[in-house]
Amino acid sequence: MTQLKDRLKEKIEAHRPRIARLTKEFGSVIIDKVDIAQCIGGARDIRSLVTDISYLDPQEGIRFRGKTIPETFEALPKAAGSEYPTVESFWYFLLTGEVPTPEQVADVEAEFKTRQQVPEYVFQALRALPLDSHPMVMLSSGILAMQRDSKFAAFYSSGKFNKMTAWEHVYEDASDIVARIPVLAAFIYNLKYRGDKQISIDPKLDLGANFAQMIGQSEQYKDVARMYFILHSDHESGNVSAHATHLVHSALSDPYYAYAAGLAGLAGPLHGLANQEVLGWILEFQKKLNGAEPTTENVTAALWDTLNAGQVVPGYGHAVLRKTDPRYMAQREFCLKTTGLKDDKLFKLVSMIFETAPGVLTEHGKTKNPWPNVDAQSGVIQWYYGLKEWDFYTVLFGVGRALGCMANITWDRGLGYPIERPKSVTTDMLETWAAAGGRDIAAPASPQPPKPTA
Ligand code: HAX
Repeated sequence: MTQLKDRLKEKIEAHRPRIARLTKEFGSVIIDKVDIAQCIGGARDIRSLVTDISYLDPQEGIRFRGKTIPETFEALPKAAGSEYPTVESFWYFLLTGEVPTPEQVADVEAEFKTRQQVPEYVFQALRALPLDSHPMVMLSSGILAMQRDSKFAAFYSSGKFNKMTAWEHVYEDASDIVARIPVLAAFIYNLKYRGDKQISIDPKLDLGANFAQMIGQSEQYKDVARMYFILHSDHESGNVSAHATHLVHSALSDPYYAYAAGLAGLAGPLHGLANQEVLGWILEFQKKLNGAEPTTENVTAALWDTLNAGQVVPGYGHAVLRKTDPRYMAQREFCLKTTGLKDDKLFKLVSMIFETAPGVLTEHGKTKNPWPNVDAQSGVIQWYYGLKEWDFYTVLFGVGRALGCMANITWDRGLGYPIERPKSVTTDMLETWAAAGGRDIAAPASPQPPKPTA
């Protein structure tokens, strides 16, 4: 076992009695109520998932293992010559909740090197897809194609399946996916946009730096990759990609199936695709300006045009957050301290939208949160560094999101969480309970059997 896996074993075994006690002794303690609006409205705010990997406070934003973004960046060991931590140190931290020593980080780096080769048949499968397939289709397909390597699936079908040790096999798959996904993403980038001119893995580099060199990027982009993957890693468990991964894995589908599903969810425009949509919106706006300078007035008019056309302003709003996303701020700060980027025209325009959109959205009066989310800022940085293929931006998100999703399902298995299966009701039932002023929760059965529909 590696140092990380050893430590994780101790942590999981120490945690199990807490879950067992909560279920056995306090299982009937009520923590939430559910109303009809939540039932119809996407289960918003219903507390029905457990994770210790991260927590999202509506006002404060995300904490990874109890630490805010600045605290996380501050605490973790840095990449050589950089002020940003390596993804490897963050992976150790997400899994264990402990800040690793440089020696523990080196151990994870060495472990990833042994795992990062993507099988050649995966590349061949992706080459067989039409080149104009969306890169998220390629990423999700690539992950799914690797399923034949699943150690968890092999363990399950070996006939020796054991609930107590199942997590160890999830850990193996999760680590393989985290180590391989940047290599897969770089392959997709080179396949789609660089005429299949592939660049080999550099075994001397950490995960973020290696991704940068594999897509032919500059030295400075190595920090962009590290920062970007860490910032996009996790946002507690209820978001579509994390939830889809958790849900699918709860059926004991292995991590490859689970994350392919998570990526399919991330590809939605209300979720991870929003970073691509933001760039699309900005470029469209610039085209309409026809060379004129952006002003508060024409930005305001463009925002209203979008809203009046019944569309959402991409990069703004959030299902949980009620303030500016700290992931947006972390990227904004990166721009402000980076010579060249802080004076970049596109960055200035994004800043102008930041000053304008919350007021417009508030006046529009629909969204509960008029502030920017992570996606409002991320494309600008990529664009600045020459990564102008904006349909690729969600793939970058997907590389980062693998960290959180894989850490979560490793713990899901460690703690033996069951198959997820919420209960549905019919519209007739809701109408009956609405008329009665609520459901009689003491009554065991449904108020009436569902009526057959015509
Ligand atoms: N522009 C216009 N209208 C918006 C809006 C926006 N940015 N955000 C929310 N609204 C509207 C909703 O469409 C909804 O309208 P209807 O009542 O007509 O259906 C109303 O405001 C209430 O929505 P809400 O409760 O504030 O927001 P939800 O929890 O339903 O949805 C979303 C949260 C993030 C999906 C939403 O804010 C949105 O569509 N934003 C734009 C797309 C985006 O940036 N997505 C990325 C979010 C972050 C993320 O997951 N990244 O991966």
